[in-house]
Amino acid sequence: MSENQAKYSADSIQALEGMEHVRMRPSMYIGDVGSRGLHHLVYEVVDNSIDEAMAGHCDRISVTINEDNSVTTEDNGRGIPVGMHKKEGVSALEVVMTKIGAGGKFDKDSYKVSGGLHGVGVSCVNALSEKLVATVHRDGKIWEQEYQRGKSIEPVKEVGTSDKTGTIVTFLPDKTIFQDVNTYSYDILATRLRELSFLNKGITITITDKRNKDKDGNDVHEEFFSKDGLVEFIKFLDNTREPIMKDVIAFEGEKNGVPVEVAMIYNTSYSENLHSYVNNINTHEGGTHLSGFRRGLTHTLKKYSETSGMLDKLKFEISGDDFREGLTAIISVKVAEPQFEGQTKTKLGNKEVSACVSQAVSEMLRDYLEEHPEDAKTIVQKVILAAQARHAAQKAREMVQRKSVMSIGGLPGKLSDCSEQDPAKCEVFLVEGDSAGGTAKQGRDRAFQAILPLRGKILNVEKAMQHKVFENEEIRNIFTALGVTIGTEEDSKALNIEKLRYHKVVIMCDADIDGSHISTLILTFFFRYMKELVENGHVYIATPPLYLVKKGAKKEYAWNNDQRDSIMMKFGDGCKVQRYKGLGEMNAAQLWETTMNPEFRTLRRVDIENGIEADRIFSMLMGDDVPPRREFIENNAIYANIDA
Ligand code: 0RA
Repeated sequence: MSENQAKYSADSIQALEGMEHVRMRPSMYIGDVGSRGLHHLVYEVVDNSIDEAMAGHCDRISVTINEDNSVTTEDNGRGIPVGMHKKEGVSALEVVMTKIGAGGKFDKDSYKVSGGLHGVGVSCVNALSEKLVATVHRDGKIWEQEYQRGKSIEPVKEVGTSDKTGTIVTFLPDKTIFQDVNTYSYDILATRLRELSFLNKGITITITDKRNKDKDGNDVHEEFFSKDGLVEFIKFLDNTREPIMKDVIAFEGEKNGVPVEVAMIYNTSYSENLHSYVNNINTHEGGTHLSGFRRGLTHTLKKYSETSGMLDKLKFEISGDDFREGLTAIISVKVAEPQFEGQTKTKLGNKEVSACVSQAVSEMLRDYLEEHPEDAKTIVQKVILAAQARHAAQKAREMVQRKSVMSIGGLPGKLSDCSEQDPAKCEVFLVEGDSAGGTAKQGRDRAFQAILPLRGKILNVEKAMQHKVFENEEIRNIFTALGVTIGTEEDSKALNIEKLRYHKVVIMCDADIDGSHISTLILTFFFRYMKELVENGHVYIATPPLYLVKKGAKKEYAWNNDQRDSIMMKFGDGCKVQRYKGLGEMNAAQLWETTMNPEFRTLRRVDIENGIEADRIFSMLMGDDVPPRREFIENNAIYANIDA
């Protein structure tokens, strides 16, 4: 064996090991092997196309979910190079597809900042696919190579001629790796592609689902194209809210070499909706770019309102929070070497970015306020109102925190606590109504299960000012029962989640429309006031059965009509079917064995798959604007019936 050959085989063994490692420890590369990881495969390939677009070589990307659940992505970029790769001795295409971390590394000049949450490259997708076919249109020809579980099964071959350029990748996720979820969700992919089109204006991104037809018999299909980027994104996010100003305030430019884009608007709501991105990745945990935004906003608005004299009669200080009530904003930065921190690695750590964003915001806001004095006045008035409300809320919040007369040992009187002290082992059920609460109290395992009955419909926090929320008795009971307090000097929504007394907080409502409305109200409260609880996976929804099917001594529960029918078939003639209209119709033993006993129950964990979509849905379902709510309910009526 020549020296060169020896070196080549050594390198390829290393490459192989890299790919094997991806298959051995997929979660290290794509986060998990559930739904999230499965969808991540698509994002990873699309990110490469977005990179091509950002480098100015591509303006069309299409994603197709095929009938067999494989996915095809296609772009009109330059096409992955197919020439011989000097070091590896095979086609560059093969290197990109089969070597971990190869990506666009040999293309140092291109401006490359995108590239996936984990930035692992297409080779990762290849390693985790039963089969992948890469087709490249380049230099007047079409090239193709096929792989199985990350290994090429033939050299790159020429398969035709072409007058265009671009890359087409079709992959079938490996079912031995994605064991639980191996079908793609159109909605999840469409939501992300829409988001990408807002974040990268000027690119046409399409999605086609060959598995489903629309009412005309065509494949389900959507096309996303954003001319105005974040400005349109803001309008999309706030389409169910009422703006208090004419235009979206926007900034786009570069600050100290960092591309910064910001867009914001004030609306009549009381919630703050800040969304931040780094290299197209949603930074859920915020970071330096977000704190830069806050600082720039506070600084500029404070200065403006002070010089305008509008604050002269105000008796107390305005806080940072007050400037953000009813604010919807998106901050998007591109950072060459992002440092991601935090629990989910979605918090930007790069210190230098803070000043960039802060400067950008100060500039754009100063200009806007000068050019729109009417809007400026409206904003300052809103800030003053927010400050006054916060003042009132402060008092109410102190009542939440104080161990007051309403409680014994600091806990609400209505709470039936458990005896276990270790929060990790404890559960609390938030139960609709006193009567179901009573049944739950009898049915539970008091060692580790606590019950907090809630009276009727809890307050719709989407429509209420903060102080009303903190004054509400049911909500105060939730805070005290959970042991969590809210609000610090600088952040009125900061939670001390370390004090959480139960690691499972279970919402238990009737399995009907009213029950799901109450669940939604409680979830809205958690989403707006205890988001970390949801993000950290502490919030669950109980799923009580809909039917009890009995014949003689035999009985079985059913959670839907199909189950009911198959039990009836199994039992044969003479079945008695009881339809549970609510939790109240079950006795304690039944509630325990179907809904509360960890051995048999199904708890659905609530997660914020997509904060943007969650925000839109809550503001739509719970806000003031009726038409979109009606539309949503009509569109989702089929699902609603299943629940009913
Ligand atoms: C490496 C180098 C170049 C482009 C690409 C990769 C590339 C990768 C993907 C993945 C999906 N679509 C893609 N498009 C391009 C630079 C090519 C050149 O210099 O001509």
